[in-house]
Amino acid sequence: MSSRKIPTFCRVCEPSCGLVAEVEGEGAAAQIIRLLPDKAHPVTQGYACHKGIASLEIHNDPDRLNFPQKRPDKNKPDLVRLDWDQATSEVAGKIQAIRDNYGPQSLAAYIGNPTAFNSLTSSALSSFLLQTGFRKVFNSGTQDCSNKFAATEAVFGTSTLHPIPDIDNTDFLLIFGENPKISHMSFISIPDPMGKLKAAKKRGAEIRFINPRKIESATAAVGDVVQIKPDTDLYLLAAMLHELDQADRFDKTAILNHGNRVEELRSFIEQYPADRVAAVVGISAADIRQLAHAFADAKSASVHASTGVNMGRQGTLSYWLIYMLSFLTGNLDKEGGNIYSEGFYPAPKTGRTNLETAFFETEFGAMRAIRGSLPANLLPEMIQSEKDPIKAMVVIAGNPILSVGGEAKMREAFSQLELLIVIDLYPNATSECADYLLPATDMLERSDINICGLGMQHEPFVQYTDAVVQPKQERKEDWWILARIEQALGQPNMLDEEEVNPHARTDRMLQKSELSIEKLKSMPSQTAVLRNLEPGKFYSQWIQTPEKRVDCCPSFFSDFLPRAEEIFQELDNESEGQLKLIHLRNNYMHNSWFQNLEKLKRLDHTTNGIYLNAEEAQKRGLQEGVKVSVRNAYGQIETEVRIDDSLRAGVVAMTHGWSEKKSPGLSVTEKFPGANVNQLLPSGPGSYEPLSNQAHMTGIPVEIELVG
Ligand SMILES: Nc1nc2c(c(=O)[nH]1)N[C@H]1C(S)=C(S)[C@@H](COP(=O)(O)OP(=O)(O)OC[C@H]3O[C@@H](n4cnc5c(=O)[nH]c(N)nc54)[C@H](O)[C@@H]3O)O[C@H]1N2
Ligand SMILES: Nc1nc2c(c(=O)[nH]1)N[C@H]1C(S)=C(S)[C@@H](COP(=O)(O)OP(=O)(O)OC[C@H]3O[C@@H](n4cnc5c(=O)[nH]c(N)nc54)[C@H](O)[C@@H]3O)O[C@H]1N2
Ligand code: SF4
Ligand SMILES: [Mo]
Repeated sequence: MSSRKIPTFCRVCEPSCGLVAEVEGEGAAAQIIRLLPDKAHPVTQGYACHKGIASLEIHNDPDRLNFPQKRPDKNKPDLVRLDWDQATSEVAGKIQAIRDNYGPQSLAAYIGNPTAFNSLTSSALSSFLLQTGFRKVFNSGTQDCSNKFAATEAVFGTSTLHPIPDIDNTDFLLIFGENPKISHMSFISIPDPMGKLKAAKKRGAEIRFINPRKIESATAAVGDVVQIKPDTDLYLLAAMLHELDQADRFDKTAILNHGNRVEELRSFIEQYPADRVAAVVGISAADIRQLAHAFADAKSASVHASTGVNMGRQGTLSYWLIYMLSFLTGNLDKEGGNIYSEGFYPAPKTGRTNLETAFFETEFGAMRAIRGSLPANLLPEMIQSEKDPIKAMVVIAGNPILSVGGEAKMREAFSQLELLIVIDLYPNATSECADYLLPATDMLERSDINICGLGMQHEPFVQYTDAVVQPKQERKEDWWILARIEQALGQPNMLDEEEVNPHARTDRMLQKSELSIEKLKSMPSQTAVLRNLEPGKFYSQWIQTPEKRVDCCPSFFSDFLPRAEEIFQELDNESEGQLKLIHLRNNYMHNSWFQNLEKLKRLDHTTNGIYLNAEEAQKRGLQEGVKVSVRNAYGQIETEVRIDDSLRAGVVAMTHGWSEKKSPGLSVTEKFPGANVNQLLPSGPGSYEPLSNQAHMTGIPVEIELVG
């Protein structure tokens, strides 16, 4: 049989690497026989990782959800097959009954990470949630990056303005809490990040990582790690800034032309001179000073931070100081510094927020929503509230039972819901509590554009893809499922429009750069390259604060600054030898959703162990492979020891997304159980940063002991 090659792109993580699918057969009989990197792609140029390629196995996985199902008895695992008409009318009827009975505040949704890589779902979701009256919305952003939204809103006046390092031109690049080789970076969309970093180093740039671990990215061809203690980045940044201020190295022109409230910033950072913070951050005062001056000395310097910073207790304040380092050294909006990447649609205006009315009173105290999301760490409490309980939930492309802290509490709360609808590729851990399981299409079965990197692309491009093949069995696109439920609820919806065009909104956005989906279809790899990553417009066009100036110490932060000192003292008084748990991504897992791929259960990765260095292991009489119990105030798990000298003293690490529970329907996952590290994470009030709702997930105190 002859085959044909169809260009598409990966929607697993941010680079959106171009792929080519080799397809045999026609129409409903078409089959993908191979998935390969797209060598002809004008930007990604044949780069793709094995996870993107392995998404073909997800497409073909016999354990996928293939038709709508319901669980007639909540306490039993048995599922009954429905057709889409039955499923959507039953779901709509139940949503309506719960809304009539308890009011719209009883309806909640949890939106998972893969929706960020699905351009059609976001507009369908806003219509669905608004029209149906969902009052409580949660998303995976509060385990991931919500601190970044909170910080840029306050400092630059909009949640959608994240100037990225100009890697191709920078002389110095400082990367906090990120491991490009494994995770391919976040909040900068860059294919082959290691290739780009190596090229920068080769032309003379200096690159440093700030990380508790000597990460895989830190090779001689790229740069070194400064090994920081977890959850202390804020104090390192404050000390660096303080050092530069003391040495009179702030850029006075930048401040004069573009800065507000620098004195207020000074009174915060002056509390944290290098000598005071050295023991807490685990880096000598001399090294802190050297780092600060190296940054300021460079002809151009750039900075980036990722989940290692986000997941500490003070991600918003840390991200604020990250941008202060860039701004106050005159590196913001400068070639080789941090610049905004416009892409096919200028987004900064869309993220403007009125911070004066951000907080509202709730039974859990003052709270805010961050880009629409409440803290996922409060989900169990909000379901079990006596005053105002959540009764029905829709979970779309998410797995909160494994991805949020406190699995046991979450399971118990989810099992008390009157209605749980899960829309997913797989019968995931969360769907074990679901009343309805609705099968979604995977990325090879749906059309799309690469929306996730908008405003953060290292080389801006926009690509269109058709569905490579028709959906298998009865899988449906997420937008269609939501619209079909809306239809059953009698609401206006996309399916009832005269001309059904789910891409209408995308086409309107594309007009901004004189493009359209039709135009993209005629371009090589269906891709337009934008070539508009350039400095010069930050202060005149992109910044959205009322005075169009950088707010160097947002008054919005005032109430939260004293907490920084309390946490500092707590860290300072911590007992010697306290172990701290951090996260550890690897090539064998992607959050929780690559867990059913047998191909990835190799080497050390047939389960997820706990990693610590040889000295820490020896102190506790532990050897490679022994069974240990890991516990803390929040929970307890059993796992195996892995000796790993890349970790600094006092730090242990585990990969998330694994579960030791039986996972009905996931045959590979069942064969290779692990431990859900999130049972050791705090949840509930006090477990997230109130400024951003970001969950506290790194630098968690734990104890380890041998089992038996
Ligand atoms: N293989 C793989 N790739 C992925 C994913 C995956 O699960 N697996 N997930 C995707 C997703 S959703 C995201 S958001 C991105 C995330 O991309 P990254 O942010 O690059 O994620 P990690 O590789 O976990 O790197 C975070 C680093 O922070 C370090 N760290 C931990 N605590 C601290 C701290 O307190 N301070 C500092 N300075 N560093 C700290 C850790 O040692 C780790 O090296 O990756 C994406 N890519
Ligand atoms: N301990 C610890 N916990 C973490 C992290 C960590 O580093 N350490 N990282 C956090 C981060 S960065 C993130 S982003 C969150 C992720 O949190 P979540 O988004 O809640 O969880 P995922 O594991 O990504 O689950 C995604 C689900 O979406 C499904 N899916 C994939 N594609 C589609 C699709 O197109 N449509 C539909 N309907 N479903 C789809 C998958 O099958 C999977 O069940 O987890 C966080 N949890
Ligand atoms: S780096 Fe990310 S986007 Fe690229 S192929 Fe791998 S998983 Fe897909
Ligand atoms: Mo994430």
